[in-house]
Amino acid sequence: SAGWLADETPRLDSSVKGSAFEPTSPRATETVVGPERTVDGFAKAFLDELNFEAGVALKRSTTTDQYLALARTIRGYLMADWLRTAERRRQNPTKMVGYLSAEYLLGRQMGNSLLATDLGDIAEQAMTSLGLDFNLLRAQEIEPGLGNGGLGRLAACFIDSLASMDVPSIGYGIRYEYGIFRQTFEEGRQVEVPDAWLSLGAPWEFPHPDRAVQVNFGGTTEQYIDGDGRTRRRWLPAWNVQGIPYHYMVPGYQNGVVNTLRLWSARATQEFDLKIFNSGDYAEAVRAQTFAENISKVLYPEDSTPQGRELRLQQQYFFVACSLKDFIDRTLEEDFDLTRLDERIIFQLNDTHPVIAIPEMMRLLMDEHDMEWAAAWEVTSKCFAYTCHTLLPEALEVWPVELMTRLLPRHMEIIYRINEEFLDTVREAFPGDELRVRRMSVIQEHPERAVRMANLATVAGVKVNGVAALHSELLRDKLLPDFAALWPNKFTNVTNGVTPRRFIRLANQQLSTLITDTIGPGWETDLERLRELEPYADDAAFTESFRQVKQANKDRLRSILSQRDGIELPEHAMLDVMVKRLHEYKRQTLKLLHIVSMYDDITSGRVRREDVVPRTFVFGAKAAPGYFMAKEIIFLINSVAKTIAQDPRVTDLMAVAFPANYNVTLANKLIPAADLSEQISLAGKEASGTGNMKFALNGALTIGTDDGANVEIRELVGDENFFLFGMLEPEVAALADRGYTPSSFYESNPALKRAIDLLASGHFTGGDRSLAAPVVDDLLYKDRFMALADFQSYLDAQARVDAAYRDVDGWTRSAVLNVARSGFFSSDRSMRDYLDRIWMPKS
Ligand code: B1N
Repeated sequence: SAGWLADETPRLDSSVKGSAFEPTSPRATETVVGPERTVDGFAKAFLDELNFEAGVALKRSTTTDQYLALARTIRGYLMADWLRTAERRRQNPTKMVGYLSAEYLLGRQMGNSLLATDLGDIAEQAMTSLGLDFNLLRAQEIEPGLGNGGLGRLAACFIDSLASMDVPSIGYGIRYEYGIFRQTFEEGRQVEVPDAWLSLGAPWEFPHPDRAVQVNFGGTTEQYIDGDGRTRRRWLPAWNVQGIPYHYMVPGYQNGVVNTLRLWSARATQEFDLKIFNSGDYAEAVRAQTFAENISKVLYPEDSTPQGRELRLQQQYFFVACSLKDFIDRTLEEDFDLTRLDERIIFQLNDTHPVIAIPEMMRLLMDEHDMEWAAAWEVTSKCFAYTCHTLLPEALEVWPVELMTRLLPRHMEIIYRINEEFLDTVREAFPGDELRVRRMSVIQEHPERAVRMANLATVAGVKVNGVAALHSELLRDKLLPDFAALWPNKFTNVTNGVTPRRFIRLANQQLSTLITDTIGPGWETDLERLRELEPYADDAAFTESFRQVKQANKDRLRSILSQRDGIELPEHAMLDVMVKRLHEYKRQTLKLLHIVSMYDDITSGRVRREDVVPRTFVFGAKAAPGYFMAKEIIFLINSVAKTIAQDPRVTDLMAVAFPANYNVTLANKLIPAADLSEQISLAGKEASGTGNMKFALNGALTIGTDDGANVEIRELVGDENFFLFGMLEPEVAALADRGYTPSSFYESNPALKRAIDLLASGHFTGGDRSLAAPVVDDLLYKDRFMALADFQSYLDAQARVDAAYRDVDGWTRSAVLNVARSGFFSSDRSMRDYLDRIWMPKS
């Protein structure tokens, strides 16, 4: 041979089908071995990263350099397991779960990776041996905040559980360049700062620009005659973008499994943009391409109330089109018979955000894989299942037909045809009932013609599930009763869960140690075993340790809030925590009314100081940037907090802290310290809640309404270990039917009147009544979520909380029982339920 100076083989163009994507050494068998699991091995791997990958000498390196090298070192240990897991799955292809979610609120990766690999001690010692501060390095990580709240965090918990249970699965989503905004306060008002989480480097991700996928938009459709003389339709798109996959490792808990989360980033394509924008101005044309890159630029910061923005539909179609193509073309073996696709994949739709996947699958099967409508529908209607996460009417996504036609004309045609055939079925089942037909149609006519995404998902999905028992019932009986009448067996429940790895093991190491010392190891993957703690609720030594753990967590929180926010909290007080998105239905205002009422009781001498149980109230909440009332509520909470902090009559008895930018990282510090968990939404409005579960598992008692998963928490922990208050959902519905007038509650309840009058007086807003008016007036004249109706019941429950807290032993006993009886809320159990009821049912 000519040796290495001979000409290189020409590079294949990646646009040629079956070229650059194809592995070129399929027969290679390597045993992938990770770095040595010793302190020296770790330190050496770290220095290799720093010196040879980053090109930096240790003594010249910054904290950021060190953090990045540490992250890359840790991921190096996960690599072998990742490759092995992927190979094992390829060798033995089985049905997979494809989790489709527009949000993944992952939280920091480093701690979780160390826990999964059990490398924490080695890593810490290695850093110490190099003279580095391990905890300082860990603190450098900016969490990937690619989600808004519960829905996005749920997706993150689910993929953690799937990996820990070794379920063949893949998560698909969007790699937003900017995640949920960073919240700051200026004079008590929320100011949003862009979350440039990638700016310091992204050590946890693996970009694969070589595996780009093309996604089309716009244009028209046409009829044509194919080679076999068949009349068919096709899409003539107007523009396109590329989706670049970025892979994230999803490690199971100390089980050698590493699954993949595949997030898509949009990049401009040459061909189309140049065609559209070309006017002889090359530079302008290139610049104009950047518009394509907007698609994955930023996460929409609305939780529960999405605004119907065109770019959001583009995001949804973008990631779904990439994901389906990725699965069919890359994950499935070549020439797999697509009429049997359901034997190999079930796509779980995380709310309606990815529901455009249904017509996209039909389009792929028909237009790109030559299938007839009937065959394509037969298999498509077995490949998707839909999870609904809300009941709020304003949260149900509808896309105007005009927009859908303009952006995705072929999909609009397909949706029409799905709807036609579906409505035939309805008419057959309910002859002459045109009102029902209109209610069930995938297309709404008023106030504008629009596609109802929840209806589409219900028509096509194998199953539809709600996220807590009560929610699933209301979903079936109130939101989609017509569908339940037609297909009663389509509806099911899977109660949400949270991962005990992140939310107990990582967040609460001291409690974890106490649990392991008491019942032995293994509970982290078998959380029902927490039941074994029950007998210890009356064990003096155990309960004493339990109290000490709680106090240590409080001390840690006080020090974190002092450093992070300059907030100084009293040492001994009940820690009463309300953390969740700011939304009227969650009723942060009801909490505020309780605080004002307590303040008023003390300052007016209505209660004796010695009868007051000192409390520290902590809020954490982001408001959607365009949600006026939510932002006014934030301002009012901050105003009350400030006034209380400056009033010497109360500072020894109450404090209100509102640290800015509540996120997963802060949650992990806050939740383990809490005594009292506030879950006070109006009954019937919170689909599930998941923070409620995290608190109970960390030994906080709940004060809550009969809503969402609170219902199940109370059932499990027992009435006597839960502070229930407020109307039940049927009472709420009845009151709404009768006509709700908040002012009548104000007029007839002196405590409520005093609290509202004091808020309205300007006492907390520097004497300016107008600053409190938006919130106060809304409560008095609208109060959509009936805070005033539940006020007295809430106050009474808070009095029961005080009494219970005074009984130290009784409280600890209840707290222990909350931990012991909440094992049900592991997301491992949720995954089991999805497997049994939806993904791989036995019958
Ligand atoms: O999903 C969580 C539940 O625990 C919460 O109760 C529920 O409120 C939450 C549009 C949503 N529902 N809907 C959303 C998020 C973003 C968005 O753009 C809607 N989030 C929930 C997990 O089941």
